[in-house]
Amino acid sequence: MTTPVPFYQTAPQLANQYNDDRVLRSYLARTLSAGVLHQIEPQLTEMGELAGGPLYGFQLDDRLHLPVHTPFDAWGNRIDRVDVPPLWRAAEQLAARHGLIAIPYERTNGAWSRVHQFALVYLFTASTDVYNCPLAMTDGAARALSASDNKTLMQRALPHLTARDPAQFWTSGQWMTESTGGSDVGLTETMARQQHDGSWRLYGRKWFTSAVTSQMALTLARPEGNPAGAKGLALFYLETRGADGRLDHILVHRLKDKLGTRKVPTAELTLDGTRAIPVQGLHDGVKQIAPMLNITRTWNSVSAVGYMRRGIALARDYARKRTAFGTPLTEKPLHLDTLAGMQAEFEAALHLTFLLVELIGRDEAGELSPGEKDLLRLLTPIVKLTTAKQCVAVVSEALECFGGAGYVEDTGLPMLLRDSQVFPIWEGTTNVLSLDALRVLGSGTALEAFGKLLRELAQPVTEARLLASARKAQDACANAARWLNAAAAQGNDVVEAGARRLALTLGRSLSLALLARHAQWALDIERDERPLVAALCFGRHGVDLISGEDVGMARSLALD
Ligand code: MFK
Repeated sequence: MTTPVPFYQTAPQLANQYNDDRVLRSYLARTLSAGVLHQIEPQLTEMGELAGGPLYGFQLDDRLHLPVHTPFDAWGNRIDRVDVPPLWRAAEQLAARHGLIAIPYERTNGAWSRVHQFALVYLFTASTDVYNCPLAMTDGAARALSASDNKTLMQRALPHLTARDPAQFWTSGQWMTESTGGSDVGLTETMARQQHDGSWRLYGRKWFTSAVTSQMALTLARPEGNPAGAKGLALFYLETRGADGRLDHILVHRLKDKLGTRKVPTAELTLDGTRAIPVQGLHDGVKQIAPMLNITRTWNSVSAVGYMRRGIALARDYARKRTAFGTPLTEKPLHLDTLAGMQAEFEAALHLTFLLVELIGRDEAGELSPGEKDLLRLLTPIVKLTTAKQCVAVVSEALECFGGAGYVEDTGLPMLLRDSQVFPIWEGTTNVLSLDALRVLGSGTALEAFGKLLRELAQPVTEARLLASARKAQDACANAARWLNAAAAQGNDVVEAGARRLALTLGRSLSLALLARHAQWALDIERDERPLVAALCFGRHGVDLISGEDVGMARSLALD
């Protein structure tokens, strides 16, 4: 009698993540000139090959390696050494060599340099276990320093932050969060004390610092004698190590034990006389760190789209390899319907995010009108909060596409969901960003510019079903504007309670308008109907989330 051969399921695999990405390729083909696309495509192909091949394999092999904090050496000296895992060491080298920070500061492709950078980041991010975190902070710091008038700090730090030579490359931390709050930053307790020689030293405890291995950080502190609140804070630049290579009066208490982003050495630390330099004056630190926040929020959006794409790529490959009830999953109508729904959300998120990226690039090239600047300010929180929520839902669905295997650690799949869950939390939660969007809507012309954009996006659309999609987007926006007016008349509580529904309605209506515009182009130029299907599918998921919830009823339901 022969022993039956047991069944072994073939694992999912990734192809070249650029070549295999119809949506990114089609977006780039529509937006970039042939010259720019021709110039950057070899870099995208190379990054796509790395991300789907060697880096993906490395990531699976490196899965169990975590950063290690060694507080003392063998002789009891305080050293606070933090070692990061091999994948992170490789990611740092790759990031510098591929110019992931340098590209938008070199501006080789003018206003399109941000699209170039973020297309590479999008491919890189899901294979490098949240190395996007220090990179986002680094880009944000470079941006905040560039926006300041501190020429000395710019000359000191920018060449390192934007270096392509890994030996010269620095990353930056953003040390903002204290135990008083990650959102209400005005409560910062860290104090800045001026020395007799005019220099400054910082004293206080930072509760979430990513990543403590960076060479420099931007941080908030209150100069002694300054008033409470955000205005009394100043933005400081510090280098983590002195000339002797030792941490500069910084004590690392422990690394955070987090749900995800486990390779990021997020530390709790005390600044006990750390030397620091005010970036620009001794007030308005929150306002000065805002350019950094806006860049890190954009990295968050791009990374969320990258994680959605990774979940879908793996689930799609698996569907081709997995058989159940007699046929492959690719022949199951319900499974296909599920994958299509995930794909529609991803396509929407990609077009929404890259619109934001285009605006940043044009802003840096000095091309934005005042109305477009208001629009950029509004879209930054809206795109971040919309894509972060989509990412958690899509990646969770991707795990479910694998059944039990999606719940088993050594497939590498659970890590995707844990890491995705950070996107709605860090760099401003969904609610804090909804309130930020509300603040922008209350001043300036952002909503007007938003409505105008939706109308402009509809102009090239001629296909009947896409015209209906474009109208649906405009109707949702008009309903949101009507609700905002009516709610304002009822008081602040009513407006605040509806802020998330308002922000998501704007995010989803703009996504639908972008999908419709792109789908028309794809029909006309690429003879491809899939973007049209994505637009219709996304529209069916719901765009207008406005509802007249009662504040009093919500209070009683929430608290009992
Ligand atoms: C890898 C490890 C992961 C670990 C897990 C994650 C754990 C969490 C880690 C974190 O904590 S990440 C950091 C998360 N925190 C944030 O992102 C901050 C969230 N809070 C906000 O965004 C608040 O809206 C903000 C602190 C910015 C404002 O609070 P305030 O104190 O009410 O200040 P205000 O008056 O709104 O803003 C001050 C000035 O800055 C204003 O300008 P004016 O003085 O001229 O009026 C604002 O207009 C301006 N401003 C604020 N946000 C801006 C901005 N300007 C441009 N862009 C913005 N985004």
